[in-house]
Formats: sequence, structure tokens, C-alpha cells
Amino acid sequence: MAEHRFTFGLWTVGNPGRDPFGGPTRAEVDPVDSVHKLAELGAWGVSLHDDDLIPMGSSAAETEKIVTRFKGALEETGLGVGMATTNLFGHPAFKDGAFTSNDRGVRRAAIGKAARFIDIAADLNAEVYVFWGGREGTEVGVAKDPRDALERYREAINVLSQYVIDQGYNLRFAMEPKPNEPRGDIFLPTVGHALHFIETLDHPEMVGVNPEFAHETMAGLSFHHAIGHALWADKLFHIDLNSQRIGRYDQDFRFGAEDLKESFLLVRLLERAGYSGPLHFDAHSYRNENAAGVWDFAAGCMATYRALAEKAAHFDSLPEVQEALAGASQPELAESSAGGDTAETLKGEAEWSHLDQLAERGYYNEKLDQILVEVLLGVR
Ligand SMILES: [Mn+2]
Repeated sequence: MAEHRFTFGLWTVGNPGRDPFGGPTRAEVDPVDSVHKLAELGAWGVSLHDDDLIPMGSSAAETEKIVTRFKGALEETGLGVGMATTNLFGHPAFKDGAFTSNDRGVRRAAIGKAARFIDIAADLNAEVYVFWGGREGTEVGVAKDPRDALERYREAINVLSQYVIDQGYNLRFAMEPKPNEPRGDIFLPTVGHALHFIETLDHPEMVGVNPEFAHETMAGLSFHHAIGHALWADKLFHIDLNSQRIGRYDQDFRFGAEDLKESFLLVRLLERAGYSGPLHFDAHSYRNENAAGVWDFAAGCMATYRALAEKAAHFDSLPEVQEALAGASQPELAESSAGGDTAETLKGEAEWSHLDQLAERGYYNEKLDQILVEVLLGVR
């Protein structure tokens, strides 16, 4: 099995347990300590927002000192940077949006803040630069024409793409969709919306998606299908793994903590597709945990992914699975439907006059799903 490149955001293992109803339950963590601890646990790398590493308002000299110390920790441990991103949601100025704020001054500052950290991301050899537009949305629909907001969103990504090209940085962008929270409704709410948005950009080839398990699930959608769509479009540049129950707040639980079956389908798909990008856990430990619990959380994310990858390989190695897949005509879906014939031919009686006969067959779905459940339960 190929080595998995597991990464964790500095904000994930550094999450102090704050929620909308209560303050921190854990102490702040030094990013350098997180790097060392993650290396010890067997992670491949880290990811970070600008503000996770460099407090806002730091001088140029302070910034250089912080970045140098952080790079030292990366060099010492051999950890890489999977992705970097901009915090365009925390500062009160971004309360109406960043790239889509009605205030042009805010929009210009947001692009500038991203460009500043793109320089540092390139210096840290980050593979991907992510855009999660947490504040890009509305509660009051009448206050923003969505067409204008999308045009400004597109403009911001175009200006920043051009900047990366002009600087000669080896950096790709990834858009991260989310349906809502913290805004009532967020622009680019699903993977499908983001995939279309990308096709409208000046440099669509350098922009992909960063789908997150919790975000698609919040919208009641299948994450397995979302990843299938991103892979089919050759746009899966990065992925955010965690877990989530439908209909709840943005839970960001440990990978596999909820919906093991969907997690299994996801891991099986990623493994079969040969996805080789970072496997990033954008999740955090339960608020009632202390520092030790945080590292149980991190180890658990990686252990569950590995276990599901093994389960997926085991599932596909079972003769009864191959038999049931054949019974389901699953391989036949990879064959061309028309096979060179035209619709003119297909409208001939020979092709559709036997629909009653075709209706009689079953598709082995009960058998397949039961085997999957038994594999997950460890009884097969
Ligand atoms: Mn995320």
C-alpha cells in the first residue's frame, strides 16, 4: 500500500475548544510544538492559515523571525506543508465578506492579505493554496446581488492566479465549498458549484477543489459522489477529511467518528483512483478533551483511514464481492452505451421493445451492501 500523506492543520490540533457558547477549554499550542508532535505520530505534514502562524499586526521583522523558526522545525522533522490558506473570516472587517464584501476597500484588503501569505506559502513549499470563503455569503439576500458577488469572487481568484504566475511560484489553488455557517448562505455552497465556477476563471488549469466531508454532509449530500465528481473532472487537488452528521452544526469530528459506511466508500474510491495529494484532517478534538485527548484524536484520524484502506482492499479481494459485482453488472457501467450507434438506431424497436424483460432482473444490491456491512463489522 502506498504511503499515505496525512496532514493536519495547525488550527486543528491547536484548536482550544472554543464554541459559540463557551470559551477555550485547552491552552494555546505553539505551532512548533505541533510540528514536533505530529512528526512523532507519523504525519507527513501540516497546513496553516496565515494567522495560525503569524499574529495579525506583526511587523516585517517579527514575521521573518516567526517564519524562520517554523521552517527550522519543518527541516528538523522532515515534515512538509500540504496547503496554506488565508484567514479571511476572523477579522471584524470581513463581517460582510472578504472577496465579496460590498465595501470595495475590504475587497482590496482581502486580496492583498491573500497575496502576502501566498509569498510565505511559496517560501514554505506549500503544494496547494486553499480558498475557503467562510464569510462570502449573506443572511439578508436583498443586500447583495449574487451575480455581482460571484463576479467579484472570480475577479479575486483571477488577480491572485496571475500573481502566482507572475512570481513563478509552483502553487495550485483549491476552492473549498461550504453551504452555510458562519453565514446564513455561503457562495459556492457545494463541490458542483465550485467546479462550475472554476471553469469560468482565467486560469482554470491551476484551480481545483478542496472538498470537505463535513461541508457536503451538512448539505445532505453524498461526499462519496462529490469526490467522484471532482476526480472525474480531474480537479481533486486537496481534500479535507473529518466526520459529520446530517442536519447538525459544523461538527468537524475525528475522521470516521460518524458514518463509517460513507467513510469506507470514500477511502475505497480515493485508493482505487490513486489519489496522491495530501490527506488532510480538518477536524478537531471534542471540547471536553485536554491536551492528551488532542493527540488521541490525531492518532485516531490516521489509524481509521489506514484501517478503512485495509478494509477496502480486503472487500475487493473477496470472491463473493467480485461475484456480486458481476451480478450487479457493475463492470458494464464502464462500457459505452451507444457503442458507436446513433440515436437513430437506438430508437428502433429492437432496442426498447424488451423493456418488460429488462425490468425483471435484480441488481444484487442487497447482497453487496450486506457483504460491505459484514466487512465493516469484522465478521467477514
Ligand atoms: Mn475545511
